[in-house]
Amino acid sequence: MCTVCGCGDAKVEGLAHNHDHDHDHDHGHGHDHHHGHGHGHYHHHHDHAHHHHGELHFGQGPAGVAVPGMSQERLIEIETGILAKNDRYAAENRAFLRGRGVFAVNLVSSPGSGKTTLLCRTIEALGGQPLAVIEGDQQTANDADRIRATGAPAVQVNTGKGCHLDGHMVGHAIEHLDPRPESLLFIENVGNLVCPAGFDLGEDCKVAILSVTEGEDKPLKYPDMFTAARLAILNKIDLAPHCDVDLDLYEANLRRVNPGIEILRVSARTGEGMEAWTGWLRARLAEKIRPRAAE
Ligand SMILES: Nc1nc2c(ncn2[C@@H]2O[C@H](COP(=O)(O)OP(=O)(O)O)[C@@H](O)[C@H]2O)c(=O)[nH]1
Ligand SMILES: [Mg+2]
Repeated sequence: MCTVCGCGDAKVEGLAHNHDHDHDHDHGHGHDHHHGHGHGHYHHHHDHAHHHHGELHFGQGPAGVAVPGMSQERLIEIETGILAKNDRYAAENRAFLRGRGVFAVNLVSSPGSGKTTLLCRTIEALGGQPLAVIEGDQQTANDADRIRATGAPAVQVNTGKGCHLDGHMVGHAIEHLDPRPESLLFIENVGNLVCPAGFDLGEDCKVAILSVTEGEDKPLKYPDMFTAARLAILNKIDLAPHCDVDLDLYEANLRRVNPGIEILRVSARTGEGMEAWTGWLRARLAEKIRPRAAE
């Protein structure tokens, strides 16, 4: 969980009221960060770390994280406040998307696993299916530009120092995109296998992209992300023969942290596995709009 990040300067492309975001956003977040962090950080680690066979573990208190100078109780209070506020925005987003029959996917992964490439290929493969894309990165509008080049509407959110999208940023982006009824909404989160796991955006599900070059042990090292995901896409399988990887071991490790996870092997480059992925998306959208049709 991300108690120690400073996401106070997010910008939603094309919106004039960016500055409001800072005020309405979690003040405690950036603020407390600066108190607990900074000088003295490294000197105090021994107070908080738990030693096991030469390993240092900083996440074993009730807060699941150690910040020098801050009690576990205070950390829990801060995190609870941040998440409660986020959850209110996420609930608003979810209600809005339900009303429109929009199926929203939160794409999470480390940087470079192929989220944007996969999205561009997915948009092409889905043909005329109405959809929209929210792109999250710390800086640049590169990815939104790549999406718009396919003809799909996209809005870029720059999180500045922030390490994840939150419910508030996504709410503004949804407002801006005004997604069509019975459409798909893709949210490409900031490349980061840690913090985005804890932040609900109001999406229907998280989809984790893991590329074969990252190493089979990544689900075990970053279990929160793969536990939070409904589907894992094992991308870049075209590279598997060149990098001495064991695709079955990737899958076994994903299932060790999340026995219910669905897994698809894909290459965004060659298009292998794309039909299974677009089929999965169409099935989820159909499930989402079925209750509307019955009304
Ligand atoms: N070989 C191969 N390269 C890929 C594949 N998918 C993405 N890439 C490459 O991986 C790099 C990072 O991709 P990008 O879509 O920007 O990743 P993102 O940071 O997760 O959005 C780019 O050079 C892509 O061309 C794939 O399936 N196979
Ligand atoms: Mg990208």
